[in-house]
Amino acid sequence: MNELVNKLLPMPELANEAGKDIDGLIYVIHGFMAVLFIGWLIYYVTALVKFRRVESPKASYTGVKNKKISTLLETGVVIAEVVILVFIALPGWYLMASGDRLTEDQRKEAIEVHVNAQQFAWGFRYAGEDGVFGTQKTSLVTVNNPWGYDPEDPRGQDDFINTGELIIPVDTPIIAHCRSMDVIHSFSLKSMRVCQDCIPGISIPTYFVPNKIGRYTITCAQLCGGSHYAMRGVVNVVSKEEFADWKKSKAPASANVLSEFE
Ligand SMILES: [Cu+2]
Repeated sequence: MNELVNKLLPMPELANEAGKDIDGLIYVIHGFMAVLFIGWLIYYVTALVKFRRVESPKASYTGVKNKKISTLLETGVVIAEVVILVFIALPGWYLMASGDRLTEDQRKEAIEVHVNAQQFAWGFRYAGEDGVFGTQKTSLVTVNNPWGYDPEDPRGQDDFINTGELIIPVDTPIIAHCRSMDVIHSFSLKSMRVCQDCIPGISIPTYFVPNKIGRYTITCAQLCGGSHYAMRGVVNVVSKEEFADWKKSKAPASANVLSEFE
């Protein structure tokens, strides 16, 4: 059965455990749509045949005579919608709004990254060895410091940046704080089934747990200007050891580079 579904609706390579749930939801929605499509098609053909001109040369202006059935149908639709709203939509919204499905242990283990989007490139800022980012203030924003990082903050001295490539360790929760400098972008990582808007002025966290070593594409999923199509980046999922070595190799001096795109 799974193989048939995969053939009918092939999905991009999956590299995030939780992505299975999203694929499942996509399959269910497509299933519902297929049922609706076939149902309406049958209704359409039936109506064409049953009410063809030869059979009913004169239009009836009185409409439905048996109001009982239509009232029953309408009540049914209202009940179904109330059930969807109260038992599916509201609990789903509550789950999302009460947020934070990471356990305390996962949170400790997680790696936090600032995803800085701007026309038309991706920049990634990592907290250094201390695991804490330097302060950011709107009042510090200048042409040379567009993200407003505080160069005086000692906690930020070991922060470092990587442009265009997000390097992360496998089997580790990643919390990506998405932000934008100019217009609305969208951090889209198909292989992780992650898509989060980057909105100027706010920082929105999204998280995922990569479970497969490899290189995957980042695209911008929000039309953001002339070179939107070229706004690409790479997610490089490496082993934990490789990540630790890479992090050590990053000179803390790069923290002094305030803008990813100088
Ligand atoms: Cu964009």
